[in-house]
Amino acid sequence: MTEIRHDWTRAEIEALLDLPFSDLIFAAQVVHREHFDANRVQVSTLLSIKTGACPEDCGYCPQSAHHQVDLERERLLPLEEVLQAARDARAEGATRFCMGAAWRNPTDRNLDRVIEMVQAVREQGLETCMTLGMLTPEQAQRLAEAGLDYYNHNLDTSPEFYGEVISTRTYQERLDTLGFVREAGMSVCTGGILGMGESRQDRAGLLQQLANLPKHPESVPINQLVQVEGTPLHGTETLDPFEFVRTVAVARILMPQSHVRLSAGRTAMSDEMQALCFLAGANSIFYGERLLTTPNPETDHDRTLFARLGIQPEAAEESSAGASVPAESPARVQHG
Ligand code: SAM
Ligand code: DTB
Ligand code: SF4
Repeated sequence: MTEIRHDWTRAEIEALLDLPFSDLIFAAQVVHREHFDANRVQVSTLLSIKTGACPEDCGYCPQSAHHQVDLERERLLPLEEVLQAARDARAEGATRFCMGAAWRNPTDRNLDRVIEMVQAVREQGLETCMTLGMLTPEQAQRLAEAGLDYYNHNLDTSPEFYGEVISTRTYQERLDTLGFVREAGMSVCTGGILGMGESRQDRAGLLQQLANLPKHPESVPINQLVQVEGTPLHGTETLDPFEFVRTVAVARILMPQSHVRLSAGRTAMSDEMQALCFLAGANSIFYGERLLTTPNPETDHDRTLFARLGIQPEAAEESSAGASVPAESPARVQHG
């Protein structure tokens, strides 16, 4: 079994990113297959429960009030609407329902409302995830007590590049929120965005931060920047797809037991690139035709892609158990 480490140096991570592509993918596959069934992928569905008019200035984000984006803002959705979306997601085969709000942080009153949502969605037999911005330790505790399974809060990029993208919230504040989520006993979902004009060293820096957290995040979303007109990062040179795949592979090697999620940006990826990401150790996706405010691939397309690759969606119990020793899995070959 590969050792679980929390002391990765930047040089070690850069050396992995520099490997010949085939050697890197092989190394990632070895680690992946030690810890997971390589033909199973976890599926989560996203819903924006409060859209736009966010006070933060994240340069990638269409929901920031600092940018001129053609986006209809919405107040916090009524419980019944959230519940219906959760039922639909479950009917489509998702096992986790992730609710996102365009807040810097929730108020305590906001929290009362979202706690009702957590409880109602859980009753549908779905795992729950929320991303609401920064939390206080008390708020994290309340969410944990309400039964929230995962909290998503991304580090986004390296500490060095961070200031190029966001000025209204510090890197340390993000790390603090992750600490409160961990202390409250929830599973941690944290990752970043590639293709924002960062360097390979910055990608190494992000991975180092994630892998050297006191406990590895259970879920690591690797987003490719979705370029939205009106945001400062619109027009950024697109990232070489192989560089994206390399970063996924190194995330897999550094965090062997974590689910690595191929997250935003899949509509801009070919099926072949997505297959390379699965080969590199990605084993979770967002499923459903919308991310928060931007499109995601059609569910039919994803179903066909899974069938073409012989991938089975993971059952809820498998993902909530964290990394499990893979069951004997006969090769599933599907034709046509
Ligand atoms: N407002 C909360 C926060 O930022 O903490 C939660 C919602 S926010 C939209 C969740 C995450 O979505 C961000 O941290 C960022 O990583 C990701 N994101 C936002 N816009 C994106 C884009 N255009 N492309 C890729 N990822 C994006
Ligand atoms: C994450 O890492 N990616 C998701 C989720 N966490 C909340 C968000 C992607 C948002 C993409 C842009 C949008 O649709 O607004
Ligand atoms: Fe607001 Fe979150 Fe978008 Fe940043 S990423 S502007 S905090 S919604």
